[in-house]
Amino acid sequence: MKIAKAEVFVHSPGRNFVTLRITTDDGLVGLGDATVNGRELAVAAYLRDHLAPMLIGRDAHNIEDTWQYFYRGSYWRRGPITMTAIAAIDMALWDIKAKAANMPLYQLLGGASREGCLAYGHASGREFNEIFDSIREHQEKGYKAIRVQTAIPGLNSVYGVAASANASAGSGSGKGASSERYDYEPARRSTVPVEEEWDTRAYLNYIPSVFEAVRNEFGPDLPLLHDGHHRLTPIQAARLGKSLEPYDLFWLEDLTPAENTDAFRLIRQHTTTPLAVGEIFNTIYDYKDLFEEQLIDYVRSPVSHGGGITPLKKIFDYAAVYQIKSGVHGPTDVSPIGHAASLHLGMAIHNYGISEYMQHSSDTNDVFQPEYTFSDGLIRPGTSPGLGVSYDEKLASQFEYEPAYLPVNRLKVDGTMHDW
Ligand code: KDG
Ligand code: MG
Repeated sequence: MKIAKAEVFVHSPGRNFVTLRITTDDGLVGLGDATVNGRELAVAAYLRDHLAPMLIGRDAHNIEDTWQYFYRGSYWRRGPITMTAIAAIDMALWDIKAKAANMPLYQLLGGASREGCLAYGHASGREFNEIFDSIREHQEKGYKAIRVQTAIPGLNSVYGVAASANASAGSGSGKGASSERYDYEPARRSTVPVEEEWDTRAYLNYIPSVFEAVRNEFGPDLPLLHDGHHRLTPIQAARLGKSLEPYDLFWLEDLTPAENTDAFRLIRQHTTTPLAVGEIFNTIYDYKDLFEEQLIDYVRSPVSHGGGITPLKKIFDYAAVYQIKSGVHGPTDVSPIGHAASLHLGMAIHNYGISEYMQHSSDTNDVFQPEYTFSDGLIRPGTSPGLGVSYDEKLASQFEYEPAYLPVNRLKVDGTMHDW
């Protein structure tokens, strides 16, 4: 079964996505998600100009060899652009192999280890009552675990909080709704990023009161998560973990800039709050020391940014040795193809933990027609062979790519650039 065609599409149904479609000489089609938020065109060019021509004529069945060919063969290893491009190829080839085997992909990866994959949603608000309402809305949609992000008194805009009270995640659809569409995303359609402001002291002083209020309102059982989005120093992160211990968080995510993994040694000495990291990691080498020293509890890499199903399965298996679980990144900038790939892998591995599941807009779903469903807190794959996602090229072409960027962050006190 030879690869006959490899096409790359960049369109914006609800938001920008990069999609790889591989077709074999016997007519099987595989899809891969190659989206890197705000750098979409770089991955598209990498795939189109460099990797796609090398794919033609290769045996579509040889997934491990193809992965090694592109990882070892480029000389320039790792990095989000390279690894996302390789991930898209890997996903598409697994999709093809599962279609050739006439099975949903998780069957090829070892079969189902569970009924469905536990997911968490995003609640947020500007004050306590708004946060409570948002949590209730998510519970009504079926979520059994909830991430809580909050506005900080004195700061105009903060990561993870909707710009308007009426905005809801993934609610946007159709042209002309762009500002609403991006309220939670949080990339905005513009050629220049929006600037936000930050004050760590205000954040650290305020956040425990939010979790105290949420626990008082919802009781001890609801799993609660929080994303620090890389803004703290190691000692500040240690303080946050310790101050939130009474509220029994499911995890604290990305407290410090992720590239300094040594920070986890210090954080871990001070707190028993579980820690999650990895949404900007892309190889097993980013995780190796964290696993071996048992410094984290959850692995955040999604299939699309973790190099594909092939290497991520190895990362999860390595994590399992240390009782570390998966906790995959699932924002809307991972396309339904990427969500489906992470879901099939999550169904099969033993050390599944939880997945983020930010629901896509109706425009996105119309283009990709994902088969997975969400109810009772679990995402479940469908029964079709492969990933269970398709790509309506004609419909997608009605939504042209528009530049959109994540915000940048400056310290409120003096305008110094800070981590966003
Ligand atoms: O593209 C970056 C976003 O997906 C990221 O900022 C969202 O941190 C994020 C999360 O946990 O969903
Ligand atoms: Mg995050």
